[in-house]
Order: sequence, then structure tokens, then C-alpha cells
Amino acid sequence: MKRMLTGLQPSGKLTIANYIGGIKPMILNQGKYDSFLFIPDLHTITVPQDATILKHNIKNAIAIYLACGIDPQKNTIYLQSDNLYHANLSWILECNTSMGQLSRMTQYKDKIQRGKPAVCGLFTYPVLMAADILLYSADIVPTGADQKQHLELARDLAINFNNKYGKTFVIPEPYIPEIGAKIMDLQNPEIKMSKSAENPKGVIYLTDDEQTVLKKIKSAVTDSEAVVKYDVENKPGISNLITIYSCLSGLSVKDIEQKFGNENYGVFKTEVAKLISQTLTPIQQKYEIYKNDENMIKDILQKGLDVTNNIAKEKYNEVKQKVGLGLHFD
Ligand code: ATP
Ligand code: LTN
Repeated sequence: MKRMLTGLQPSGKLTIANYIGGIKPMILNQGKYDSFLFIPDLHTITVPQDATILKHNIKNAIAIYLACGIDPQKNTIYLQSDNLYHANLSWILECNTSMGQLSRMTQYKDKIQRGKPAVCGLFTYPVLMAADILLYSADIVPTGADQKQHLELARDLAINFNNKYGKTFVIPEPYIPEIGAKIMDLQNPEIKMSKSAENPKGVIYLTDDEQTVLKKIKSAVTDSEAVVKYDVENKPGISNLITIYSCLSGLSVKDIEQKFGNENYGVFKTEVAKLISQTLTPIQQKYEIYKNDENMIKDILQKGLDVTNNIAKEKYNEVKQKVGLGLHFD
């Protein structure tokens, strides 16, 4: 069975964009693949974090995954920092990565531009992401469009390593949904919706109640044409709402244009908000139950650690041996 793997950072409350771009593809494909879902907490400390809040976010991440529909029987769920092989492999890969390769990463440049401290970890983060993937020989990696460049780097590092040391890594395939890979901010549809956005008005969190969702969708920035039509260039706001509606309803963009073609934006926005709340309410109800079940969360993570430690150890030892590290008396 092929392996599918992804991670969502515990950098805040998950958003509808994280659900559509990161979690939903995992749910749709669980059972079809050997599925690995992890919390990349080592990635999260590449920007400053409050330790207490980070701990809280890590604990809640498992509860929200399960509430969204991730089945712990069909997924190996684990915490990155519990498994020491991620950072170890990352180091070896870093020694095989050029400054030029990392300098091209647009997410690093964006974050620096937005005032994040220019720490080395933020710069080398895509190599750790490659290690996360290559350690487990993942065949496919579902993510939003924002991770495409990082996935290409993971592929390049794997190919280069294999060329230099012999076949070691599986070359991972990105799995980026055609629609919904880049949900935009409701207040500024030129930038992607992000859980660490400064203005929460532009972001739908999975924990937002019905009233909050309606308020945020009603105040979403749109254009003055008042025609429900998909046109990213000229109508980015309404196109974003159509995208969200499409991802949650399963209707095509064309069907949605037809359905709401004669309606004004007010009516369409109310329907978008309704559909979002219909999706979020059952998630929130389950989340309230799961988040208090510490034993279940601990059990899931322990099981995940046991499974991933064995796989990661084997791959890491193979790499170590190939690059000439350690003493292997064989
Ligand atoms: P942060 O604001 O901390 O950078 P984020 O909201 O960008 O967080 P991540 O934890 O980096 O989210 O990503 C989790 C998953 O959600 C990834 O698969 C990522 O590609 C996806 N994702 C993030 N933002 C979007 C978006 N706007 N549209 C679709 N998918 C997204
Ligand atoms: N960089 C990703 C999170 C992430 C990830 C991964 C995703 C870390 N390691 C490995 C897929 C595979 C992000 O910020 N969304």
C-alpha cells in the first residue's frame, strides 16, 4: 500500500483553509493509503511562540483532527518533536543543501518581510520538512499550494541524495487539490487565509460559531459588479467564496454560478455562511468531547511514536551508514 503523509503546524487555531487544503484530502483518502498525520511542532518554533500556548495548541490539534473525521484506526498520528530522527536526518540533509536552494524559498522571504525574526531555523525549515517526508518513504503528500515549493525541494534533495549515495529515498509526489489549494483571506483576497493572520476578521476558524461565521462572511470584501461569477483576477473576493462553497458542497464552480447567477451577493453570502456552519457545527460538537479526553490523546501519540520510531530509525541508520557516520561493525 502506498503511503500518504502530511502535517499541520500547531501555530494557532485551525482555519477552514487548513481543513480544505490539509485535512480534507487526508480524510477522503484514509484507508486507500497507509496514512501518516503528524504535528510538526519543531516547525512551529521557527517563529516566536509562547510555551504555554504552544503546549495547549499541540494537545488540541489531535482533538481537532479527530473531530474533523481523521480516523485513528486508519492513520498513524504522531508528534514530530517526540521522534528524534526528524532533526537528525534534517542535519544530514542540510549538509547536502545549498544556500541558493533555500534562498529561493518564497515563504521564508514573505515571513521576513512580515517582520518575523530572521533565525536560522526559519531559513532551514524546508529541509526539516524534507526529512519529515523522506524518513517515512512517503509516496504522496497532500498540502495546500503554499507548500508546493517546499515539496519540490524535498524531491530535489531526495534525487540528489540518491544520485550521490545510491537509492535511499522514495521521491514524494505533491498532492495539491485543483480547487481549494489556496483559500484567500476574507478581508484581503490578495493574500492567503492563514491561522496566524493579524486580522481575525479575514479568517474562519474551525471553532467559530454560527453568528461569527455569518458576520465574517457578510463583511468579506467583494466587488461592485454584484454578479456571482468566478473570475480570480477581477473578482478575487467572490471567487474565493465560490471556491469555499464548491469545496464544502461538492458542486462545481459552474453549478454554483448557475445556482446563484440571479441572486445578489447578500443572498449568496448567507448561503456560504450557512454551508460553513453546517460543516463546522458537528466538528465543534465532537471537538468539545475529544479535547477533554487526555488519556485518548496520550494513547494515540504513544502508539504513533512507537510505530514511527521504528520506521524512522531504520531509514536514519541506512542514511547514516551511507554517508559514513557512526561505527557499524558488520
Ligand atoms: P501559519 O499561519 O502558522 O503559517 P497556516 O494557516 O498557513 O499557518 P499551516 O499549518 O502552515 O497553515 O498549513 C497546514 C495545511 O493547510 C497545509 O497543508 C497548508 O498547505 C494548508 N493551507 C494553509 N493555508 C491554506 C490556504 N490558505 N488554502 C488552502 N490550504 C492552506
Ligand atoms: N511546512 C508545512 C507543515 C509541514 C509538512 C511537513 C507538511 C511540516 N512538515 C511534511 C507536509 C509534509 C506547513 O507549514 N504547512
